[in-house]
Amino acid sequence: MRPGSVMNRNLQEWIQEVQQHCQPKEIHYVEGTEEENRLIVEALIKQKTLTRLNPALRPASFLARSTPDDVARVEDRTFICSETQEQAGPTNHWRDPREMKETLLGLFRGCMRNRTMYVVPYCMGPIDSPYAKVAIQLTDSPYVVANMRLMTRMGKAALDLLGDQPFVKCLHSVGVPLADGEEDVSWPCNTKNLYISHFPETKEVWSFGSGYGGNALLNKKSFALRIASKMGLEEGWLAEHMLIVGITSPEGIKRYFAASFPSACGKTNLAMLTPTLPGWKVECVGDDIAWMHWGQDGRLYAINPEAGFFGVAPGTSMKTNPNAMLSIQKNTIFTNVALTPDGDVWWEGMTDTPPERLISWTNEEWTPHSTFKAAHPNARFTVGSLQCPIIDPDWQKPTGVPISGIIFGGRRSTTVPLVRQALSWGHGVFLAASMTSEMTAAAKGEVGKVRHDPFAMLPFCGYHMGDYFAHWLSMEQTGRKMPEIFYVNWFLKDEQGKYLWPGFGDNIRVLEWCFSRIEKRGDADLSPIGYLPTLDAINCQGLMVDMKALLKVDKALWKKEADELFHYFQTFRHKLPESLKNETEKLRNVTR
Ligand code: TSX
Ligand code: MN
Repeated sequence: MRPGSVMNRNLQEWIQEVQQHCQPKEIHYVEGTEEENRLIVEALIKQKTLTRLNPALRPASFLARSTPDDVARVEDRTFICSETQEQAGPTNHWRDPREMKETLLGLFRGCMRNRTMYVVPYCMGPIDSPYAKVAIQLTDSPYVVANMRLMTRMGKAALDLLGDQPFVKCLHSVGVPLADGEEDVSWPCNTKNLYISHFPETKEVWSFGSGYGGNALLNKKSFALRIASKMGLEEGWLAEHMLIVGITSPEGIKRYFAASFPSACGKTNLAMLTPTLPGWKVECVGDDIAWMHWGQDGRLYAINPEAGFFGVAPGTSMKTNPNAMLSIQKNTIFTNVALTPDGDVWWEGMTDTPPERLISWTNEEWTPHSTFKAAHPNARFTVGSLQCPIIDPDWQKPTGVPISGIIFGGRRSTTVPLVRQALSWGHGVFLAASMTSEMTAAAKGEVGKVRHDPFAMLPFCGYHMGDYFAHWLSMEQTGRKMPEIFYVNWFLKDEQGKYLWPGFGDNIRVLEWCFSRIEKRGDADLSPIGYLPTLDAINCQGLMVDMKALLKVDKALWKKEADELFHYFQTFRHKLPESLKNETEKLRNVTR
């Protein structure tokens, strides 16, 4: 594609503006061809950003190592720059959009000197979907381009689809201009001046200083969640932090579920589940984001806006997620994992016994005696969806897949039972708004501390969380077939600290109960916190589990829970919908 063939007038003007301001040495209009990717990857290898893995073991796959200060999303440098602070709400960092742009214009001035600026047109959602949306990312990071090729429909097809329509503008720079003749480093970044700024009114993202994942791949958390959630609010649909799976029963009945969990609950593992119950089949539509619209038939339909997986590597193994392991056998970019002597990858939890020798993600010699980790806990794999052996045949269906159930959950060692069903849509929204999870070692903060993460959207909602709750409540309308809502907890422990539920593939037993409830079969008892399975409703054949402990509702613990929730909800002040206040009061009363 030559510059002359860029048709969209706004795009042409914007590129020119950014070019004049950021002063890149050249502009590369990304087309998305194989040959183009080959050249970009070759340049990344020359720059030592990427290392080619052993083609006999990991064909067409690469390892990237970031600097130790650029390894994760940075929430306290993530801003929602709406007109008023009220619109961003109490859970987002807000900045005045004009002030933020002034600050950023200062940082972006000349920031691409002696670098190439890539123009990356990309489409979120299947190209032929009525719900697909096109964005353009301007970036000076070829690593970002190589990842976006796997995560989105990138290049000419997206630009053709765009035509003369308006688009989401994503501007990104690693923030390291080069002097004439200056040698570049393998991972340029400028983490002293980090900004991931969202302008929900004008549908823009300006990201400066980081080259890593959610900070730099603006397709994902920035556009598909923060900006799209605002679009959903305006247009009557939902942009959610949810996996999408198709589940087929032994009778051949197929139903789709969307599910939302805070980090470290194994979302990708659930999205690619290998069921232990005979005759059941799970197929994956997506592992992270769902865009959901109401169909003509009154049902809720979900598309996966992404085209790949950006998964956490540590903990992923043939035992925990064989389908993920099979997905990443080739054509994969690994970031911050360890390198084996024969040119393959390794991370903590991949095998029971670690290799004798490794090169750690920090490029140091590592042995099993080392006191530091071989892979960074937030190390990632990037791979296209098509490589997943259980990718759903309808994962690219333009109108999406019909959602029968929505599952929420969190990691709790006490109080929250294995599974329950909401009493109504409003009660389900209450359950989702009250989502909590215990922090694990992987996250920063106190280990074991319970944190609220409503809808797993706390870091990803582009507007006031109170308005978000109200938007969810407003989804219930006459003529609509509302999905059933469930809340699960795979992580209950006994007094000895042992997990009460085997989890992983055995979670199909819980999904089977959800499935049966949707069909108005499965047995349930009414409890103060929703419908609970009766003691024999969940198929536990071949398991030794304490179902009584897994389904216990301890009134004293729930009283504490309800009181704490009441205080948490006060964060949202007058924006907390009345019905959530009422549900909280009801819970406090029945557990008194
Ligand atoms: O992903 C997990 N899931 C969902 C799987 C579909 N994990 C890993 C969480 C970290 C990302 C789990 N960990 C799950 C789970 O259901 N359950 C547990 C807790 C657990 C850990 C180890 C065992 C059992 C439960 N091991 C044995 O019982 C041998
Ligand atoms: Mn996620």
